[in-house]
Amino acid sequence: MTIKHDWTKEEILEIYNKPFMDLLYEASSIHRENHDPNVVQVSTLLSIKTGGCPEDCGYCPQAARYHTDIEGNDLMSVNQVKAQALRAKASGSSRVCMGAAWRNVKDGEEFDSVLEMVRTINKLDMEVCCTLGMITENQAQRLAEAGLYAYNHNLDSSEEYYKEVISTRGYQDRLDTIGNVRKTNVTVCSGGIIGMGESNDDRAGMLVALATLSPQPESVPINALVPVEGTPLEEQAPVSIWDMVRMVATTRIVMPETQVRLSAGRTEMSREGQAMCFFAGANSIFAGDKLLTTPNPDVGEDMEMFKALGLHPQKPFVKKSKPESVEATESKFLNLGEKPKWSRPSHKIERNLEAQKKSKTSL
Ligand code: SAM
Ligand code: DTB
Ligand code: SF4
Repeated sequence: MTIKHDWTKEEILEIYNKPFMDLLYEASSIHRENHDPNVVQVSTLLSIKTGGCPEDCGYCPQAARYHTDIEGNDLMSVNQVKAQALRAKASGSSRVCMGAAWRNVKDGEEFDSVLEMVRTINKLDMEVCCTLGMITENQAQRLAEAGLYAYNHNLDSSEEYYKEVISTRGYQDRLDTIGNVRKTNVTVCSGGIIGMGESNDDRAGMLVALATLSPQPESVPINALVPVEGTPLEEQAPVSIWDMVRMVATTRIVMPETQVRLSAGRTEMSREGQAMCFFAGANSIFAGDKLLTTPNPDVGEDMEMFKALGLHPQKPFVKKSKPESVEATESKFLNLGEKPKWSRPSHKIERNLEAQKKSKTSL
């Protein structure tokens, strides 16, 4: 299938706003042409470093400046990670996605430890994904050498709405990291969140940014905001299932070969709602009773749902072969001393300022 890379916002909005049944039919047809409709890839999230993040992402319970009641943790040990990965594998996951509440990766002991985690999970014959914040080209190469399969770095919204939600980094910073990952053989996982107060225009804007990347991301997570008490977005209304299905279907149509991941927010969805998302082209989920810090349906419930729908978990390395893992001592990319580069947008968001004020007054 030829992939279209010149999508415009107008074209995507037209798809998003189609009569529901037409949208579902078109998305499902494209899904069947490109994927086995009865196979769903299952990833397990592992928060290897929780909380205390210096960024101000308005949705995130892990930002240090918001007063949420999550339990923060230092970086997990390689052995702890290995034990969790084995559990994930036993429960049917083909991929482990390790998340760290970092603005960006710093070279040194902690990054070396993450590289060892990647090598360890790769040796268990599982796909390894990391989401560690911004990374340089050299860091992306070192992750690739360790055997990383995917790197997750979300655009989260349209460029315009991004500024309303995050002030401590800009959209271009996100695109730069995605570009650094693209220079390696690591696959790109990038998507976003709906339900942050954005318009349909913003949703289409985010899909334009993703679908015009060449190549398109191998996987696109669609998250429904999990509103967490203490964050600036704590009072956002829940995302309607119709919006979720529309977003999944539109993503499937504009990125036919991509794995579309039904991500955060599944605890608020019925099985019937999730089934509609799978019909509309979602073919991946995060499994396990916790996402990074918030709840997710437990594995037993998901397996029951899979059974009821006749779905099967995807085996690892079906889409792309297992990456070779190079031992640390053989790395070509060690100590290149490349400096990370980013820009700081000068604007400040009212909501974030208010949250900062609130946190000062509650000290
Ligand atoms: N710190 C790294 C970063 O920001 O890229 C990696 C971890 S961060 C928690 C990964 C992604 O989780 C975010 O980009 C966002 O899309 C998603 N996320 C965070 N909090 C969320 C929430 N409350 N609801 C839905 N998605 C959320
Ligand atoms: C993604 O798009 N969603 C996942 C994963 N990539 C890292 C994270 C969802 C986090 C939801 C909020 C939490 O549990 O802290
Ligand atoms: Fe930090 Fe990532 Fe949360 Fe933003 S989304 S506050 S960068 S952990």
